[in-house]
Amino acid sequence: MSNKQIASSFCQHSCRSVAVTSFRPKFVFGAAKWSRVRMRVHAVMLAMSLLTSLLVSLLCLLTGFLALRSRRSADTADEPRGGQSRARVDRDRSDGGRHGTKHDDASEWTDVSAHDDDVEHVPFGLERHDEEQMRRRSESFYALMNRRRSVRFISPEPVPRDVIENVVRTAGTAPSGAHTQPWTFVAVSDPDTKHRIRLIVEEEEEVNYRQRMGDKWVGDLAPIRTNWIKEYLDAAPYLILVFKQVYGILPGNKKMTHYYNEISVSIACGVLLAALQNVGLVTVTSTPLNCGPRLRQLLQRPHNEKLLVLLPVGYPAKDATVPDLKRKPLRDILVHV
Ligand code: IYR
Repeated sequence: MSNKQIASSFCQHSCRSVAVTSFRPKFVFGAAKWSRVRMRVHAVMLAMSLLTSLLVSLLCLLTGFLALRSRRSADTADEPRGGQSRARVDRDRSDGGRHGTKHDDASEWTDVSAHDDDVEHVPFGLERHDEEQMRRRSESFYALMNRRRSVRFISPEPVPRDVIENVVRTAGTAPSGAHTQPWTFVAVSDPDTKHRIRLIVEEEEEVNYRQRMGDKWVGDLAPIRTNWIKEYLDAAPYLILVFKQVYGILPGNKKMTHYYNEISVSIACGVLLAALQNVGLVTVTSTPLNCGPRLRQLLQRPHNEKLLVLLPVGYPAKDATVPDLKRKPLRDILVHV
């Protein structure tokens, strides 16, 4: 019922009441008093009808606001806050996982678990260090990792293939949702394929920088001096493209849920960065927006795989420079409770 209808129904109601009151025998009240009573009744009726309209309008506004808010939070549950978020500019963002699609055909999915129910549990042992050793090891690992920098000037010198294989093996030790290991690492060393990747990335990145990212984002990157020209995509001896498998594909083409696939693959990428640092190789964690589908096609990866990051890998170029950025001190990143 619209506000107008409600107001008019109240008017009808109050008019009827007034009509009834006008037939009251005037001898009960004097004429003047009777007209004061009528005026008061009018005023009360009017106030009630106004209040009700106001209440209904407020309820409508509140319902609309709540509906809008719940839609927005569903849309942005996974995106960063503030500024131009990745979600708003990246057309390749939807993860197509089981819970990400509206028109989900249940028959395409398997209910079978990734593992046997009766997977054996075995004793766990890890070398124990005394506290002094722990201290030294934690300091030296920190010192190593603290020298890690995102490097955009990479030497074309070849790196051993088995070292690349070992760092990827190491990345594959990361934890994952229900141990689904939802990652694919594509290591590209073929110069022609690297160049095709560069062409795709530079074409999309130019649009990203000029249009999609917006002035604020581009301005925030100014100190890092990045742009859409990516020489490292030709120069680096290896490009490692990390894909998240948004669902698994079992024999018979049934889909299997890959829980927390993006978090799992992101953790694996962190392990990969540490493993590269450990062998003296560098990379830059590049996240080329909107390149996913074209790169996936170029590399002939299946539909369930979405590009997460692209890591050019190699030795740092002799004349490599990095911005002199500072890390936050411990007191700003650690809270003891
Ligand atoms: N993906 C672009 C833009 C870029 C975005 C962020 I956030 C950076 O920290 C650096 C670059 C690029 O690789 O140039």
